[in-house]
Amino acid sequence: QQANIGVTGLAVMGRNLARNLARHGYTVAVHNRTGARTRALVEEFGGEGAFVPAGSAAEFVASLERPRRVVVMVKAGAPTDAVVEEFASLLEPGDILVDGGNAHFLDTRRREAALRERGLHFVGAGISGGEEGALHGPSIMPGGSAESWASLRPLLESIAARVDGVPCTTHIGPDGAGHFVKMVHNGIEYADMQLIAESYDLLRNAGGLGPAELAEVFRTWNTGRLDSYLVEITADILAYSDPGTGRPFVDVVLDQAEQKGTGRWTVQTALDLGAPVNGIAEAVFARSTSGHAVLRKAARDLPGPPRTPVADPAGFADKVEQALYASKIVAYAQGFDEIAAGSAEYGWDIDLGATAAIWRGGCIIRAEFLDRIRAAYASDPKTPTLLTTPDFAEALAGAQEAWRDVVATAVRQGIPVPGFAAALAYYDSLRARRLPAALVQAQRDYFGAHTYHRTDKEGTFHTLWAESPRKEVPIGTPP
Ligand code: NBP
Repeated sequence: QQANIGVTGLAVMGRNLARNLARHGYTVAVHNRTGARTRALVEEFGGEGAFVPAGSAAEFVASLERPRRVVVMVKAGAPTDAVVEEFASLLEPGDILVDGGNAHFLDTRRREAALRERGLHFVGAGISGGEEGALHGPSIMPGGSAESWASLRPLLESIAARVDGVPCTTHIGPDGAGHFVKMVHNGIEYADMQLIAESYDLLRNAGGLGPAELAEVFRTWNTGRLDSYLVEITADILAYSDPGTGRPFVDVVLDQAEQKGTGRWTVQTALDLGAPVNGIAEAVFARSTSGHAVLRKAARDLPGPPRTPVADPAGFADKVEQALYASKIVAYAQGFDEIAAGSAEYGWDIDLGATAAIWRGGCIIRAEFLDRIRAAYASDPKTPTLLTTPDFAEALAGAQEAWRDVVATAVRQGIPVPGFAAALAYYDSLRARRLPAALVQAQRDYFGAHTYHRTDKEGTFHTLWAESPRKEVPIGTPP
């Protein structure tokens, strides 16, 4: 029997994706460098659907119907290059090779261009939702040619998560667009997690609430506008006690957060694109700070203010909810701004509303909130920022007083809130009628003759700072 699709790389992600496809009635060829994984998959889960195990890459390719569809789920980087090259040499023009790993979008662009020259379709597909998502329905962000999307669409739509009957997958755009969007998704995820963690820290250390009470707070928040997978698991974690010691689980975990790199890529890329994602950047730096044992050890005895618990913990919790919601709006607005910038830079024409829609289910940041973003772009697809769309503008207006109060409390009590503070600074920067950038530009002209523009007339100018009296000269005025 010819297989409809093949999956190579059968660690947790590949195995679950193959099972998901088989459970949806597709015949799935399965292959892994180490044959034991292929055999284990068929032995353990063969009853779930039709699998065609292959011992070699050639056998695997020969078992596929044409045009062939091959999904690669191996470690990103060099292993992906090796596997892509191995299969590209076995495939024929018109065949489709999908990289479902967490590749850097520039690698995907490079691979797509190389395979296009050989007549092959290369699809960089971001897949979010971890191993559970891969099995039960992930959010899938494929980039690549329109032809490859037409071929993959029915399969991807059947295995993706669904919200209101709509599958959480769409054609993101050409070449690296899918992996770019997956990267920013992860950057937003870093920011969302950091903001939730800051809320916890504030409520515990300024609000005086214990983990069990905090679990209740997050559980309540999860019934309102903050309803999301991340808030839900936070409540669950805070309610959990370590079985060995009986202590709150959150207290026995070392306070050093690790990272695999997609958050860092999001910020590096944003710097290259000139997209100001300071909230996401602070989330990435917060993880680096937490993990920097040497700095933390050296600085641990620096003085701070005395901590006095707030007088009204319930009222404070309400304010933190508002600060969290406002900061979350900023983090997502920044992520979507970066996607818009990437789309413009690479000519991808990414539909921002459709991107928000496929994050409503399956992925780690899934939440009702994404539907509000989808709706905002539906009513104003060209909005320069989500902050000014009516629903979010109103929410920010309603929250800003509490948001400022919370940041001020944190500063006074010496509780670090880089996420909240960065989001608020971004909000105030965008609102400002005048920014001190005017002074920065004057400094640049002073020491480096970098020139400046004036508020009152057209043209580029430089002041001869060293002369007396100083004189302004127009620079390169068009004839
Ligand atoms: P891993 O990232 O742990 O990769 C293990 C797989 O890569 C195994 O099948 C292994 O084969 C294969 N492999 C390696 Br390593 N080097 C190879 C080579 N040179 N040639 C052929 N195969 C090679 O697996 P994973 O955690 O399932 O993730 C797969 C992809 O999905 C990664 O890119 C990951 O970033 C991405 N992703 C993971 C998650 C998650 O929650 N884990 C979520 C979203 C995306 P072997 O069995 O022979 O060693």
